[in-house]
Amino acid sequence: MANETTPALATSFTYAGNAMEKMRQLQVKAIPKHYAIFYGYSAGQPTELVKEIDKAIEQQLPFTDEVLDHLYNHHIAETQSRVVQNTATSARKILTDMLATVVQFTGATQDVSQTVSSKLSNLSDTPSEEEIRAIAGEIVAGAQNLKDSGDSVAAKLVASQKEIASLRENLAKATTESERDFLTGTYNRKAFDKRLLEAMHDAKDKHHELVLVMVDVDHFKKFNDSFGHLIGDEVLKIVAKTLTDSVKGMDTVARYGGEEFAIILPKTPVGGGMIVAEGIRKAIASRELKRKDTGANYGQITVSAGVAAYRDDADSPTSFIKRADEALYRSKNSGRNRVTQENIAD
Ligand code: GH3
Ligand code: MG
Ligand code: MG
Repeated sequence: MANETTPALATSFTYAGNAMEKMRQLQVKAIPKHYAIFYGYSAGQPTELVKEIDKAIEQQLPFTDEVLDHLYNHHIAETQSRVVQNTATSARKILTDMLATVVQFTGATQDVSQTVSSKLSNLSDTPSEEEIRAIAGEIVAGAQNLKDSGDSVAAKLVASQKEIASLRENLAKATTESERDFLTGTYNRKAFDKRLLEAMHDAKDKHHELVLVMVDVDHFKKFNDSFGHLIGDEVLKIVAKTLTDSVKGMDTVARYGGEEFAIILPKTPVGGGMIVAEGIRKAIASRELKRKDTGANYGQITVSAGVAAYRDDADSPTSFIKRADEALYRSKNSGRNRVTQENIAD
């Protein structure tokens, strides 16, 4: 639906035609300024303009340049300036909002805020497009500067986050390394002591079963003597890998001493520990040790193991380890390549 300021196309032509016709009748020159007056007259607004023209026609007053200037300045230009003023008010509001947004989101914007605020208050009632654009540009530029510094702050934050991450990584790596045995990659003795204590506390607090298995390579001295220490080292790695592959995530495999390993099995009954140890024994004994590149055969190695269950009423790490060790000793004494459960009477 057409409104007063934007008439429908056909209506606008009617107004335009009537305006031209009126100008011809009144012998008014067809220049844009006059056309604006008579277009308004034909469209019926502003009403004051219509009234004044009607009165002049009635009184047969000539439409001189002065009269026309008066009509234009009084009724047309004023209306336009009101529109411009509305524009200025809107512009000021938009620019103020813009500034507020910049201040709100970018923080310390004293400079931009002050310069732009003073420009805004000095903004004329009828600001030109250039004036508005210049101030908007200044706000945007200020925001851009702040964004730039914001970006560098963000970049610094990202950089320091990366630094922290790599520090954390290094620390984690160092911690892991400090807990590991350099040859086999299993936990070292120090980490074993710590983890055993934790497992014992946990078992006691939560009434879980806990098993400790001690595993020792049989006649390893002889093996070293036959094939050399370096080959011996490789065999220790194979043994360690077999042990690690035989347990679950929460279990701990540690190198307890030279060719002796300890396995902590939380939440495991002694029977379960025996099964794990027996599995390890079999896996190692059934393996033929061969050198990959030369095909040299080193024969077999075997391990002996001792299995003990945690006794939460009386156990200390020493007593717990001692029972597992004694069971291992019995495996050795009764022929090696076997698994022995602790003596319940001990
Ligand atoms: P047993 O069956 O009674 O355990 O006999 P064993 O020879 O294995 O036991 P013993 O305690 O007499 O000797 C342990 C040997 O393990 C001595 C050493 O040559 C070897 N050994 C200990 N640590 C390492 C190591 O890091 N690398 C190598 N290659 N050998 C090691
Ligand atoms: Mg040994
Ligand atoms: Mg030994």
